[in-house]
Amino acid sequence: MNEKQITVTSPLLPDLEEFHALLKEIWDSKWVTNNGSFHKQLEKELAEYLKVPYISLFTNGTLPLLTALQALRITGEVITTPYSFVATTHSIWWNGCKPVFVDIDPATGNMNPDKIEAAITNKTTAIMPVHVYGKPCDTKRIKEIADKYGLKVIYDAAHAFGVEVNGESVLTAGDMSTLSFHATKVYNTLEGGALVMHDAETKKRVDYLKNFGFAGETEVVAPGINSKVDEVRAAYGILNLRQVDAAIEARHQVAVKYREALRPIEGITFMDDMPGVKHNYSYFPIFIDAEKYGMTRDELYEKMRSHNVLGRRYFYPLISTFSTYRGLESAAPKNLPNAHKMADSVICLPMHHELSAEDIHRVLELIVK
Ligand code: T4K
Repeated sequence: MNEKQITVTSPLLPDLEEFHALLKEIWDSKWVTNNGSFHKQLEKELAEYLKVPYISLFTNGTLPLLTALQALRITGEVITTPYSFVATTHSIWWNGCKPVFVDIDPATGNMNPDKIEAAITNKTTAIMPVHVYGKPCDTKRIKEIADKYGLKVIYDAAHAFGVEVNGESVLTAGDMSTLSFHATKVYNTLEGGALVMHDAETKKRVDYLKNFGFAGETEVVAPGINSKVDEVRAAYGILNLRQVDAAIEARHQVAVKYREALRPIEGITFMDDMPGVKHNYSYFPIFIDAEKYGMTRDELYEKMRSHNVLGRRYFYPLISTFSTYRGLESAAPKNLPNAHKMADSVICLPMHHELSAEDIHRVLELIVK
């Protein structure tokens, strides 16, 4: 096998010369971290780009989850989805809270709002849904339930950079939303992330929390952590923000080609665009019905691998099956039938801004027999 590897994603990288010019500025200033000028600039530009009132940069997409739970003083039980990356549930566990899993809606992969109320107990204080693959959750229904029971809502929006519903950012839903700017994401700062909030007071508190709780040179107001972003990654982020729209459009064109070729294939399904939603095409999951397709998900996955096409089974295995969580009552497979079905049938196809027509053809030719 000597075919070039086609990976599930490939990082959006800034122009090296432009990056070098910004590095020179950092070198000259000798101010390399702790809320430097590129950090401030990136926060401002991101708030504008994302149409959110306040945003705080973080050093990855996991720490904003941990910090949001701290900032909102969440305790007891948190209702969440098993169909996500492990960081979602780990953040609940690391805060000493108990995750309570509810099943997903098979149409979107997101938490099914119809299942939330039955999972609420007198210990429930929050809901942590995920906009899986960047598909927006039913934020209206979730808000109604949260308001009825006085619960906080923290959205893990790691996949939802730039996603809008009827012209409004999906990141403004809930009490807070978190983002990941990891290299594998639509928009990246190598490692990185952010927390989105509604008011200046909360941003102030979050900014203290991400800087050890310091509110001044000698005053510590909370048991904070270190999640600061350095100037090198902030500069990189400023440059990447200028080209992210073009990257999203390139991804869109890949999705158009995949959908066109896969629609007639029996036993393969995928998600279409949702009405009124501006998507970011962060992932392209397909779902295999082994009986109809004549091959299991894992057989197709291995076949692709053997041709150097590296799709990924995001999100298999389900979080609820990992040893830390499988003993929880809510982790019982009978409680999560749709999540199990999706995890057992998914392959995320290669999806990024640099896929060539030839790459797309190679991926499709393995699926369209
Ligand atoms: N919440 C949700 C819903 C998330 O999906 C994530 C992260 C988080 C929270 C936490 O955010 P972070 O703390 O990570 O910022 C990846 C990412 O590491 C992870 O960020 C992401 N979700 C998760 C879904 O996927 P892996 O283990 O699949 O990545 P890896 O290293 O196998 O890379 C996949 C492919 O990407 C490679 O085959 C090639 C390409 N790649 C990767 C890297 C790292 C590159 O071309 N260059 C690179 O530098 O986890």
